[in-house]
Amino acid sequence: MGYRVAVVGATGAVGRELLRILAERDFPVSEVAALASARSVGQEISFGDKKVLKIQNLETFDFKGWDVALFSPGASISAVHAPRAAAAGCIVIDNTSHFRMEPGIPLVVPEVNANALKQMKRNIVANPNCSTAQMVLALKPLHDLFTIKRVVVSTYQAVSGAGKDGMDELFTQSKGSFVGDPPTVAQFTKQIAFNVIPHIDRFMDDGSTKEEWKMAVETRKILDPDIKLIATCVRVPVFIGHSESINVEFEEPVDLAKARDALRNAEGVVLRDEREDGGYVTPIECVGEDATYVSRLRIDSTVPSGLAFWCVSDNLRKGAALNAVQIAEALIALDLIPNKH
Ligand code: 11C
Repeated sequence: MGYRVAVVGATGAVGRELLRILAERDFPVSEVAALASARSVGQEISFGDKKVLKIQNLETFDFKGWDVALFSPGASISAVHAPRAAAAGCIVIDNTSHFRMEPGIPLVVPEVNANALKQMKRNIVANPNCSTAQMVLALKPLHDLFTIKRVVVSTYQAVSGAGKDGMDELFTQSKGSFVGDPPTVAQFTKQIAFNVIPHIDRFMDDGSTKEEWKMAVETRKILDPDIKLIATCVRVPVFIGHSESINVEFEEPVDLAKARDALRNAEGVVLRDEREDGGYVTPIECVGEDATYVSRLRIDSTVPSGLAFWCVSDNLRKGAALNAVQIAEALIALDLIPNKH
């Protein structure tokens, strides 16, 4: 007994992580299909320790009779194939930005707003942007305590956010610098090795980038429409693990001890804040981990009621694949995935 699960974009960095996490968490599958574009058809990909799946063609795949599809193929491909899967009765959990802000499509981080799944109207649920997912996990317990008014966040985002090609570019440029090869710039707008780039996704009319816009609008949809948020999103030469420096201003007086307790008890969050050398978490330490880590928690005395902290998470896991699988688990718990084979 189990669910028939399709993984769309199975050869990408998030697709591979989706397969790994389904196996790791022993997700109740009766059958798994790995789908990608025609050029990958026939390639083999592992699922757990024992199974090898052959990549099938997304273009021609019939979703009828499949229960859940975890999509991570790129926004323009999801735009075409997610509605096709949904119309065939398959519940789509989409990792791309395409459907996130559409009404009737819940945008969910299960520890924060699992109940929004009950509002699903079109068989599609959206997974938030990685930089939003980890941040709202840390913000939620603080919002419950003191009511957030305004957030100022600066991100330090790993190259895996740009997929496998982004990781390859950091590797090639870094290696090349030791042997005197000139850097080839293709995935990012400037050299990423030994550099940082304050630009992720395209520019908007107001001078912000779409990545920064996503952090604001997604936080409002998931947590509270009244929260004001400004982000500066920066790409850094780290392979996996997004970091964020977050300043929060609250409506009510803040109490540091209560904030600490709330973060310590929050599902999905680990507080590691020792105020000594090394007593904080860096991205390299969160690779392969499920938790979102909070460190450097302190009062921000530049506003009447404020906190500042550091937040780190594996962007391929909580930022993408893990959150998607957790959404599927929450749908099962809420009895919202009908077919069981
Ligand atoms: C990055 N956050 O690090 C992006 C990747 O809207 O799903 C995910 C983009 C998205 O480049």
